[in-house]
Amino acid sequence: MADQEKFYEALCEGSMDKVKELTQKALNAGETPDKVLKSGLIPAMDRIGVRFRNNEIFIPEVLIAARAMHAGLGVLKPILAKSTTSTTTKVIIGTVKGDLHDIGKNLVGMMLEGAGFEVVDLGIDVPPEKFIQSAKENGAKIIGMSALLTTTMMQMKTTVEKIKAEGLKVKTVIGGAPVTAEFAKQIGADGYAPDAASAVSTIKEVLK
Ligand code: B1M
Repeated sequence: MADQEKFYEALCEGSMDKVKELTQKALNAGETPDKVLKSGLIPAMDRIGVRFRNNEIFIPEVLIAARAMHAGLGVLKPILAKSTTSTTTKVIIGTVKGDLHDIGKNLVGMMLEGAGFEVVDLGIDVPPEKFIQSAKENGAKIIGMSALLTTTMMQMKTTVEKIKAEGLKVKTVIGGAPVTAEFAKQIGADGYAPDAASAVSTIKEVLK
């Protein structure tokens, strides 16, 4: 089991080196990248979120924790990307307009790459038009959207509507902490995934 307490302490300190070291140590001890994420990095980041919500820490602390988490993800990325067979299916991903959260979206991207998809990551604060333009340019069959704010979730609806209005033959899969399967259904998205691992299976399912 990845040592969640140590990950938590390293995230609190914002120590990129310590997080990288802990991640590598867990891998060397035989943990899978998935296990390091699920029993180490993600629950540790969740605890940061709880302290943020309780006003015990503030945005600068969350930002340095997020930067340290990215350093850990950087260690996992090449290993995740190496696994499984390769496909040429392109997936466009991005965090919707007005939303700057990218940790979860980056995880989804890594898991998709690990599953052999070619990922075009549009980054954060992505307007509907940019998703559409990129899907056209890349001949992509699927767009994955992430939102972490209740206020930005509605951008998913706008994007789905604009895709349909254009008559674009592209499927949509959505996710992010405030998003639910019911919301996905309401806005006419083709799929919903609660976490990065299930984003891969949902996308495969939707593409069938
Ligand atoms: Co923000 N923030 N934040 N924040 N932040 C939350 C989301 C919040 C819940 C904190 C809280 O109050 N408890 C809250 C939202 C409340 C709400 O809307 N209901 C909040 C707020 C309010 C804000 C600001 C408005 C704060 C302010 O300025 N007053 C502001 C908004 C900025 C903006 O976006 N316009 C803000 C800013 C920030 C930081 C910049 C400081 C930083 C982001 C840094 C970064 O991403 N580079 C930040 C962070 C880090 C958080 C918390 C603490 C952690 C989010 C995170 O990365 N989690 C968060 C509290 C929390 O969630 N515990 C919070 C880890 C990540 C792995 O999980 O992203 O959920 P998550 O991804 C999961 C799944 O959701 C899923 O897979 C991932 C895991 O497997 N998933 C998908 C995600 N996308 C998917 C897409 C898919 C499928 C699955 O398909 C395509």
